Amino acid sequence: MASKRGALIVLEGLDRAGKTTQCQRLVQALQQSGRPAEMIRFPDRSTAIGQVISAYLEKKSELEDHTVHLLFSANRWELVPVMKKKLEQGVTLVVDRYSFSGVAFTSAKLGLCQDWCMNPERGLPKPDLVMFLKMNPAEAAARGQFGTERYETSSFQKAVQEKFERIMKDPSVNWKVIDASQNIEEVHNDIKAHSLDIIERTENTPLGELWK
Ligand code: NYM
Repeated sequence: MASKRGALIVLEGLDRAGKTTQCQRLVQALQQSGRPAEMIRFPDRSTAIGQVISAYLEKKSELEDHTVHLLFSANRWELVPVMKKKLEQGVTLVVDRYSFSGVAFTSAKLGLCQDWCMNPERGLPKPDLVMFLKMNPAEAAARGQFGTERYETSSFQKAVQEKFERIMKDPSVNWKVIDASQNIEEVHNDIKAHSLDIIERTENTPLGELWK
């Protein structure tokens, strides 16, 4: 019998929704229960493409809007061989942002349509589960000041939130909305329950292709 594959689990949400903390907590909990798991994040700023993206986000460089969108996408594609190998080896991947951030952030800019933004993402490994950490912008604001990177303003975040709401209507993706205004432990428990369920349900199924 073929060995069981790992699940591809993505956490999405606005800046400061707690994604990174929750990804780390989930990986830790899975590992402690004897399930191999690793965290990856996008953008992966360690690659050559990731460094170009990072300089753009830090406002150290300017890039044309379509161009930077394609770089974010290329930054996912360059990791696909590693991701597939790990999943095949039975490692569950917990991913901090994926194509959905890509589409939501770029299409929140004027003049870039959702369909154009989705095109370069088509065919990427399809997440088995995408959890959206939902928090209203006022609660996010109460968590403190925004950082200084590009996109970190309340008006832009509001536009991104509206884009996410549209993207989440897509029935081809397994979305779960998590109430991120609960405390860290409660959010973790919700995320863990959904993750354990999907790991069990997908271990003998083939990995899908996103938006194809
Ligand atoms: N971002 C992230 C995009 O605009 N497109 C993408 O494809 C991805 C993955 O980069 N504001 C944006 C969202 C965030 C920023 O921040 C990355 P962080 O703190 O590294 O998650």
